[in-house]
Amino acid sequence: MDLRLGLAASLGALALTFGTVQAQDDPPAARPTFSGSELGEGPWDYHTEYGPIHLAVVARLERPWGLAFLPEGGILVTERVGRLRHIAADGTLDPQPITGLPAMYTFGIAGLKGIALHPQFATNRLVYMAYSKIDPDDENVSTLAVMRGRWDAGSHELAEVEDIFVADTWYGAMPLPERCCGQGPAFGSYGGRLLFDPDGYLFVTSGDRNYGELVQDPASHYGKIFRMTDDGRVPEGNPWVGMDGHEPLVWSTGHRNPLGLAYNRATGELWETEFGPRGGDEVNRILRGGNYGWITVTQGMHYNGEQAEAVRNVDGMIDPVLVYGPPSFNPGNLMFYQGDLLPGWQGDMLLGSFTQGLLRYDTNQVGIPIGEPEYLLQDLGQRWRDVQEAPDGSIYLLTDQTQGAVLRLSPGE
Ligand SMILES: [Ca+2]
Repeated sequence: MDLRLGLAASLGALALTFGTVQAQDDPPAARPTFSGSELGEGPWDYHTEYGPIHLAVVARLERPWGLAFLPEGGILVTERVGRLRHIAADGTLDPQPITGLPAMYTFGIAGLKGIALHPQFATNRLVYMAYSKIDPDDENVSTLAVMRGRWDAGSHELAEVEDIFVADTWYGAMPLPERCCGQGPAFGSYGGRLLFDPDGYLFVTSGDRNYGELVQDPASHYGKIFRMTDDGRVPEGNPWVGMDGHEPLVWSTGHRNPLGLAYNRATGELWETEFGPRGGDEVNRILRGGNYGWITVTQGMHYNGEQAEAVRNVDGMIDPVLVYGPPSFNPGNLMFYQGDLLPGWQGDMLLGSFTQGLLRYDTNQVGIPIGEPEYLLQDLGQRWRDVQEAPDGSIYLLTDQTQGAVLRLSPGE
């Protein structure tokens, strides 16, 4: 633990020497929108600590947010602006988006978010996506929802689309309630990353909607990670099932804006990244029933400059494994590499950032990142939103920018 706190502190110091660019997901005054640098044609070759790597553009998309690998090869990609796209195994982007998605709220950073394929996708073709759902009676009001639909190869329309989960985080009606700490607008902090674990349960991250006062309410959906069956029901083994005043879908609580979620197959553990307030971006190891502190505990500062109630070491609350900033680090997704294509990276944690490139950490036997990270792809100035290992052991990356891209990272020569 001391090692980790020390590491967090040294990372904080290190962060001061890196990018001063700040980015999204928060009040414009606190984190001015950073559109990122324009990505060149590529490809790019780099020398890294474990040898040469090669990076190439697969396709150009508008604000790509999440991707899923298809068993027949190729990928499905969400664009935050509300489109689902197909890229074939040979890398060809279908110019025609897949339609049939529900109406969604796409103001600010709202919109189409994470994507996951059903564990039996090869036979049932079920696609899951998180999105910002609009209240039909008030266009200012939205919440996080998870849709499911069937997609057949070659089709340009999702079939049998339905919401399997709609969070109770309906929020945005004017006038907004009075909130503490200089919290941002109602069109932020949805979470929306999806993941099926090896037991076939669906994990869904839900943000605090910039209304952090509601997160520590165990009955609310604000600032939670949920664990549910493939049709949105409460599975066996959730920590608060049958307890009065507790939402039974909740797996962990105390999150601010959890935008990254990864399963480490080597250790059987779930990991998460979240946007904290100023200087409080976090990487967390997610335990069943864990409380990760927000809005009571954070190592960052509130946006109005106030200190949080507590910084660390609070009974009943779990401190992050890694903390970043200031300046804002702005974490994208994370992953643990298990492939054979880049043997030097076996077991390593990769973490996207909007301001500091792609970070690679060595991990110890229990999967905890150790030592200083290796900073990769920093020179490209991109907002690295998603990072996923492909079935062939290469790594796919998404840049969350208006002129965004899908990129493939593989060994160089
Ligand atoms: Ca926390």
